Amino acid sequence: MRLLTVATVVLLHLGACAGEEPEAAAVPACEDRCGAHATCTYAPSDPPKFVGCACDEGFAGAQCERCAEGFFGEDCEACAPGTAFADGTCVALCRTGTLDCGPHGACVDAASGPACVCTGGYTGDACDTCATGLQDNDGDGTCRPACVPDGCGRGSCDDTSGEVVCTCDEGYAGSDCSACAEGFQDDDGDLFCAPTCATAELACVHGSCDDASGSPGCVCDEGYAGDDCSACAEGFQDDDGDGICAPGDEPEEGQPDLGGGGSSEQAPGPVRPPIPDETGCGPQPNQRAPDAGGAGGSGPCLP
Ligand SMILES: [Ca+2]
Ligand SMILES: [Ca+2]
Repeated sequence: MRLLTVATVVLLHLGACAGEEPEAAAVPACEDRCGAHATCTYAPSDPPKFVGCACDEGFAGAQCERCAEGFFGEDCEACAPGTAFADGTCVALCRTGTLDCGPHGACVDAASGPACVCTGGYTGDACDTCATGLQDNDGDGTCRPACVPDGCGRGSCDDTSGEVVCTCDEGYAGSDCSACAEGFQDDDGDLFCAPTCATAELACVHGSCDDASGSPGCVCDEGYAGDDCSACAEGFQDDDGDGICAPGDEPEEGQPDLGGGGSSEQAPGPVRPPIPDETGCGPQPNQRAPDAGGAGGSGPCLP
């Protein structure tokens, strides 16, 4: 079409030159009418009558002053398949595969061209970097949680293996060291684990271990005191040094002699103090002969 138009113009000009009058010189230049990206069209009359502008490919408008649809840039060029015009140039689209977003991202055609949109936990232009709080210390391409302050509770954290590993302090257990290890307890619920009685192995000489308070300790039998219940409680004494505390006026001060070095005639067990002479028979109990009614009755006093 354009070639035909050009040919027509040339023929018309040739025809004008062949005439006797130089009237063709009055015809305005095509570029003045249609700009630099068009060809003028003329009706086949004499003189040729201007009809309009035939725009070059990619140009549009009455004077071909703008790009036609699908053409871009100063020269109104078409972008190649798989590309789109952006920021003054033709850029590749995601479907061309020129952008590799890896296994943790997806290509999205943005206004400025294709871009990677990363899945959670990943960042970077190619989604190959761990987001904040994550690490890939083992380099397997998978980001996992990193150690955080106090993340291991009562323990220490190590993520150099690519996984968070808590090494718990003694007495603590669990993936975050928040539980008590076997042999430890938190009976008082203060989040501190203390040994159980079985672990503490306290030597409670005259008592038994109890950890209900949160800490294992000796609960002494009546008459005994001290951390290991080896001393006499107030109001009890071990004047004979056999390690047995009996009620008395003076509390035992010294270490009890549990080695059996002292008098061994007395049977083990608490010693009863002399009963006040209710029977009227003397300082020792049961010195009155039992009567028919039973022991400790009202019989005569024995020698
Ligand atoms: Ca990893
Ligand atoms: Ca506790």
